[in-house]
Amino acid sequence: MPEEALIVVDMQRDFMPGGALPVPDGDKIIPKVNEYIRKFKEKGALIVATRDWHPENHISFKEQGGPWPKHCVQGTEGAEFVVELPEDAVIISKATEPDKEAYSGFEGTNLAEILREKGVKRVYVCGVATEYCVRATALDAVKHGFEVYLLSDAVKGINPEDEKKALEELEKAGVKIL
Ligand code: VGL
Ligand code: ZN
Repeated sequence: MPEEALIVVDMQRDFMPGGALPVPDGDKIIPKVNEYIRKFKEKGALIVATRDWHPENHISFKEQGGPWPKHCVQGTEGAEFVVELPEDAVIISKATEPDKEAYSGFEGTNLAEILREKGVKRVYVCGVATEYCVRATALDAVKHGFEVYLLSDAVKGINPEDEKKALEELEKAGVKIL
């Protein structure tokens, strides 16, 4: 049973430069994230990849009165992963219903059950965006009782100030920043 899981958050085309909702320099962490995926896989950790997986008419889109441009629509190129995942990676799709937003990979998914079932105790989080989906996923992981580590050289935020605040908040919540 793997005691550890790597959670790769939303490393999808639309969050990269040139995408619909780009995280500045989001592509710069791709090699690092790929390296972590390889290393964690090698030591027998469970690899989890969350993805934003919105319906065409999602509540978070500007057209529906939400804050974001249309992004990561189910089945589109923009929703594709930009990192190399092993075949047995656990894919967690979130915010899949029109009227529900979910920044956290635990929200409205069975991620907590899967981790518990597999015997995971410690989770390592990386990906984008630091102050949105990475933050929410790490905070929820703490709430679910996991030991949580943030791989700070493999995350990227949208806004540097908000990213800094998020890291401070995570540290206060008990997340260990590596
Ligand atoms: C995200 C904004 C909207 C994220 C997802 O992955 O951080 N941000 N949807
Ligand atoms: Zn989204």
